[in-house]
Amino acid sequence: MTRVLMISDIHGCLAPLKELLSEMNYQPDADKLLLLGDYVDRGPCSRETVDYIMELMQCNRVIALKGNHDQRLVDWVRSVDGTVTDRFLAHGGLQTIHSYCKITSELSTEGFEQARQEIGRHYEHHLAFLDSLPLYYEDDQHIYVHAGLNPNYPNWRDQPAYDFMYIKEPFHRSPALRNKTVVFGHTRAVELHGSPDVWFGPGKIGIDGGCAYGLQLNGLIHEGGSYSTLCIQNSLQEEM
Ligand SMILES: [Mn+2]
Repeated sequence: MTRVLMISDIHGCLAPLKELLSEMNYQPDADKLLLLGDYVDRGPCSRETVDYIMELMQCNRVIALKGNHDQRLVDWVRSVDGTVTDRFLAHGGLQTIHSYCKITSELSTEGFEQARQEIGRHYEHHLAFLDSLPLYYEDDQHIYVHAGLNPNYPNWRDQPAYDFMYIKEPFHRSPALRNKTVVFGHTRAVELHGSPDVWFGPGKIGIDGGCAYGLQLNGLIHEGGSYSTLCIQNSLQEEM
């Protein structure tokens, strides 16, 4: 029986990711691994996390989806004039800059611009990788997506890329799909049911444990028709 392992919102928390995969007894040759996006920002090791995920994906049983933070990093570095800088910095981008550029001094506007160009020069392979990631994946029983599905689209596949990466309440409030359960991240479980543990709603499962906020990295396992969960408590200090 193939196991499907699901993890979301790693946000540069590489040590908890490695620990979780080991706790889950991840077997690359046998398990399917679904990563639901947001590999960068907020946590301490964005660059190393992207490297590690690219490495994991040498195995064709690994599927990594694109999250809004992954897209924003690409957009920021590739933008002509750095217009996305404010939004990037407001959502944990500073930690990403430190991870990629090893800058120790206080960053000025000029510094941010230098960092942007430096990442563009040396990490185009990361940007191309993140940019190439799909917005969803589905199998017989599940739809996997970073943020959710917009209930206003009769066929959810037609919804804009933005909805796949950003949607919140309209999705949480929407009725379950008839035949598939949606597994998603993006909205922290603590906002859905007051606990960082995996949220099992009708036809929806929210797995973002809020790791980069000092909560936990959740792992969801689907095997033989039933679910189990594991989590790693995060202590960011250890990694800094
Ligand atoms: Mn997100």
